[in-house]
Amino acid sequence: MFRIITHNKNKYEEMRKIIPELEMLDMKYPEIQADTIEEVIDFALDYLGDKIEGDFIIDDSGLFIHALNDFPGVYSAYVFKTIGNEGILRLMENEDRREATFKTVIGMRFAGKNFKFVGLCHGEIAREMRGKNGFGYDPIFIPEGYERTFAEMTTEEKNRISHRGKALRKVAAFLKRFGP
Ligand code: ITT
Repeated sequence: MFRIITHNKNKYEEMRKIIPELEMLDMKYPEIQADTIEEVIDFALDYLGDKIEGDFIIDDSGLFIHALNDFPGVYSAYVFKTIGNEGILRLMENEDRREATFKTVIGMRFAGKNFKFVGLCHGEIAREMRGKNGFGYDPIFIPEGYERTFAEMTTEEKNRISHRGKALRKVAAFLKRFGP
């Protein structure tokens, strides 16, 4: 058993397909305003490490759109809540440079120490929203080498190539080597 602390059930469902023994602990924690996801994770790991006994992981992810100077990036959660996918598509309306990168950093508290595991997925921003699966920005993100958005893929397909899938397989390898 290993705990993932998140407020986002969709994330948990994706992660459980890769590490079935994960258990979700639904808890909010402060996400500081910082320039990088890594800094957000470092702060959160120390904050939660003081409050919670034992080992756990957290996941902080963001969508970095190259033509928008990496916006929404570390502000992805706030931007999704405010302008959403419609707002992003509007910002990209007259833009032909559509490349974007999804990034996940998984922070792990293990035996009182902090570790980070990173996963990236390159792709592009679609011209319109497509698909019903997944969550967040999935309907507007087409991973490199595909025609479909993440929201048009099954969870298994998304996991195979996604930012979160890549980071989490590193976690699984770590646990296999050092875990209980
Ligand atoms: P936590 O409780 O785990 O922090 P959250 O939903 O706040 O959950 P993040 O801060 O990591 O998660 O996510 C930032 C935003 O990016 C948020 O709006 C998510 O919906 C979106 N997002 C994260 N991972 C995504 C993915 O794999 N596909 C599409 N959108 C994603």
